[in-house]
Amino acid sequence: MHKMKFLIVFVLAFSLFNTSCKSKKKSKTTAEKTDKPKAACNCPKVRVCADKKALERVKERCSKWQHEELKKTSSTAAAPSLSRKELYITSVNPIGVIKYYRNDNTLACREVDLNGDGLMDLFYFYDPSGKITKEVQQDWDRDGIIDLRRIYRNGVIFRELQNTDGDESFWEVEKTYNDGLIAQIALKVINPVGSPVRVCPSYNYYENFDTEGKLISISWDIDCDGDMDRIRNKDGRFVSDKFKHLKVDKAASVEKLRTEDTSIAPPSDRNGKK
Ligand SMILES: [Ca+2]
Ligand SMILES: [Ca+2]
Ligand SMILES: [Ca+2]
Repeated sequence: MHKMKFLIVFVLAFSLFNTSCKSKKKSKTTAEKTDKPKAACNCPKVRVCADKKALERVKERCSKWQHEELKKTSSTAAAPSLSRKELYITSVNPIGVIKYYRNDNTLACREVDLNGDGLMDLFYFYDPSGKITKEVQQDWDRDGIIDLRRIYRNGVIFRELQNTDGDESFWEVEKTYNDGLIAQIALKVINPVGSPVRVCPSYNYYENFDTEGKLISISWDIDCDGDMDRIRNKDGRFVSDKFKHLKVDKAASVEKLRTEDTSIAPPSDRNGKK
């Protein structure tokens, strides 16, 4: 019975992998197959079917990240010298893991190929001890461009960045945490019809939370001048110094925040929000 279960799991895993990559090459003849020398290593061959541009984008991601980290303490720091080790979860499973080690044998990064297409989707970056995660990055749509970044301080989440337009130079959603609890969500949203600028160059909509993670104010800059113009807070009063790091326009409209109030949020942001 156990053997049968194992066989079913094996066949399923193998057929899943086969469907993930469509080979353009025609199958080889029996003569060609027998002429080919046997591979020296007994590890599975990962068939790479990801886009070349995507593969290029993930290349050196670990080294570049670690280099930037070193430059925070010394601007002239050289790129780290890392050794690469490829691992496989099982001998029949093509899903791969790549680990990068520094010269002192500490773990610098771990990369995971979640769907076995040869392109890494999940990236872990570690501190100099190799034990504490500093950042996790994930590519959701197999283009090699990161869609989610989670940044940690002392092993606790400090910031989460989301990318919605395939451009890593700006993160459309930025969540800031305090001791692992949400403190602020900053978004870049389209301003209402009639606003002088419909799309601001940076964040223009903020949700602010108290130290217990409870929503205390929502603020929206609708003319992209950096001052908040529409505010909802607990008392419905003008209290500019109470909005975390946000300046408030003197002519701002201030309304009382109702329980679970999301009425000034754009429709696309009303769901899935804390
Ligand atoms: Ca992506
Ligand atoms: Ca972006
Ligand atoms: Ca404004």
